[in-house]
Amino acid sequence: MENPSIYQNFCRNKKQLAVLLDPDKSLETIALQKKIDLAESIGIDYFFVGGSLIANSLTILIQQIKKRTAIPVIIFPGSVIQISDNADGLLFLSLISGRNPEFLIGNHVIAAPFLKKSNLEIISTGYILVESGVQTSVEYMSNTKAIPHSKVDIATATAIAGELLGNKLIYLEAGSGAAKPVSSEMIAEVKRNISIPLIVGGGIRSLAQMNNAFASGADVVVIGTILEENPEMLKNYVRFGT
Ligand code: 1GP
Repeated sequence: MENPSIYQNFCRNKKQLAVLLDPDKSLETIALQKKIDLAESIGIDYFFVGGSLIANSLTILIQQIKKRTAIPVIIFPGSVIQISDNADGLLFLSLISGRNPEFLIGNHVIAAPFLKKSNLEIISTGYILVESGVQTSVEYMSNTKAIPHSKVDIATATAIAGELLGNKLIYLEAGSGAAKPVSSEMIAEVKRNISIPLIVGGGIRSLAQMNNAFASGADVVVIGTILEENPEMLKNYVRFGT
């Protein structure tokens, strides 16, 4: 039987964890090996790769991950330059919380011919940026405004619109290194109003915050900074609901 697609795995009724690796922080081989060993030992489900700047090659990072593990690698592109055929899939992000046409459709047009020819599994994703206490790189670089932290109704309406427009996933993002993660209330209300999988990331720095995001309705939680700052903490990760 064929392996389920990444998207089918997102749709499984199982809480999943993704680790974000930024090529600008993760190319050093020993450090990368350590992160992969840890990820394997706690049983993470996906590596997301991407970042806001491009000092190092995304393709090289993906090749290095692929040499070391069978965990699927999904591109989480910060820009059109962050595309590579070597990954398993790509989140085709439309920044629907913003009003910058380049991040809603412009970059997608530029990338489409390459993506069409590639073997990547392309997953249309409504990407919703939520204000988090500090101006994050994604907010600054995308030249968009994040939805205010307390505006649950606006985030929910945005997620509903994303689903109605045909997005296959909604990604609620506080931004890497956010001072506070997306609130439980916002996660729960968005989840209650959509029928597609919900990814939540940004500013999640403890197991309690991770479990809180899962309990509120996240299907996939994404962590990044914690792996740089406090990898030991992750050793106590147990899949939510088991
Ligand atoms: C994933 O960008 C985040 O959505 C990662 O955020 O680095 O704050 O964990 P952190």
